[in-house]
Amino acid sequence: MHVRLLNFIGGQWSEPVNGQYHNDYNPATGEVLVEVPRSSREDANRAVAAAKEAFQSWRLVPAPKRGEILFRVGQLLMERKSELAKKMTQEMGKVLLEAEGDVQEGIDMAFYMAGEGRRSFGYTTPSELPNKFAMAVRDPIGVAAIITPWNFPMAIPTWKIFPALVAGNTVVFKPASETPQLAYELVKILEEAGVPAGVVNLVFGSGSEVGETLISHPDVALISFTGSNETGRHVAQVAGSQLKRVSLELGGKNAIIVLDDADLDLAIDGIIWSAFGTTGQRCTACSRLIVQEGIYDVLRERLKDRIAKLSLGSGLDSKTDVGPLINRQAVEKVHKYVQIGQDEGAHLEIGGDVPHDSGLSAGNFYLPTLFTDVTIEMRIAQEEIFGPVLSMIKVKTLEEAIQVNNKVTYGLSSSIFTRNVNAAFQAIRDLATGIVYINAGTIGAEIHLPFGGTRGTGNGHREAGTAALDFFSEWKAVYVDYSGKLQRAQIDD
Ligand code: UN1
Repeated sequence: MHVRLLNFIGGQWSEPVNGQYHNDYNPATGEVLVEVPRSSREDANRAVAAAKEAFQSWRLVPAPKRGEILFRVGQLLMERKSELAKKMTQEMGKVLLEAEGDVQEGIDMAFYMAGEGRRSFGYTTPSELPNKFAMAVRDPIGVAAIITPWNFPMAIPTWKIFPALVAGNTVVFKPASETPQLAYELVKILEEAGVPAGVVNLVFGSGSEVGETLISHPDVALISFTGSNETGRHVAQVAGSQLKRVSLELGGKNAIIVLDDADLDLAIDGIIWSAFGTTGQRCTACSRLIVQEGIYDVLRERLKDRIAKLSLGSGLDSKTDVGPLINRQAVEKVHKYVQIGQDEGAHLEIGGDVPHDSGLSAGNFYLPTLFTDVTIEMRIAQEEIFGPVLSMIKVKTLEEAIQVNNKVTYGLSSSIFTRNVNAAFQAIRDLATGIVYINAGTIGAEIHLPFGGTRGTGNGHREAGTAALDFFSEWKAVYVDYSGKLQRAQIDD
């Protein structure tokens, strides 16, 4: 029998009430790693009750003290960075260097939010009346449901849990079923760092059982969700009917624009990293390449050469550039899109299949793929594939490139390679995405800037930076009248 993970509810590591478990697999080899609780509504309800109770005292812990706990969390993450990264590669598949980056993102967030314990600035402003003081302070809200995906098993939970905690909320955390071990390790670290019982609760289980219970629970005040557009809409609908606060991050169809005057060596490095890093399984991954006609042919040929040299394999092997996809369904989904692309008339330049190397047959591998002759209305140019598939679109001008960039339902990240400062600033102004890069790929957001997107990518909230505190706290306006008499706003002088 494999090691069994446990839920963490009210400070106790506990079995799921129904006693059911499922397997967690290594996507590179197919081997079973651990068994994971397949929890039910009952576990989720117990976790919400524990978080609700703990909120009464946690909200009163001074924010700098809450921040100090997060500082210890950051230190523990640092100490365990390499062992956590290795576990992540085994469980999620991304190459070790990237897994280390994922843990580092969590470390950065821990130290940043630890500092917010001593900032969390509100503001004072003059009152319109004499002898009266006015200020706005941040208030904790209550129980936060944190529902996270498998592609950043450490970073994304920390983006949500750390600001939730420093702002004084308590948490019920439901991680993706594919990456339970990292969630488990993170919660163990939170416990070890001194987070009091009930303040963070961990419930493993499916979206339909645990997720559904959390989003519709009357005692859950906040929901932070990263995942598919379809599920995000459902979360918003259920939560909206109860007026819960919801932050959604729902993916992208991110583009890199390459103008004729670009530094091509740099652009190619940025494209390969953004399209095939994490095997294309980032919300910020580049899946569209919008190329000005003067360099289209040379860029296509050079990209094909580079793609042909990418080596697939286990992320633990230092020679590997591209690891496996998360599971079989992902391989099927990517392959389905490749067929759709061909049916739509796009030209398959390279890839487009599973590798035929017998050493890779047990894993969920897919060859890095490039399509050319792609037009904007094609499904491969519109829908999120979440795999190593890149589509090249030819344009004549910067204006056309920007139009193509903006003509998708998502709006997360975009990038432009150009040496022309005027073109760069025009792009900054006109690219309708939440993140814009100049002369860098579409991935690699830093934790102290707002993260999120426009249109179908979300619902207007931002994660990370101080923007995260705006989501996880409520503004309270406070008026202190020290005049000793009735002063009527808008009426008295
Ligand atoms: C995601 O894929 O949801 O900017 C997060 C990046 C990473 C985070 C991606 N720092 O690519």
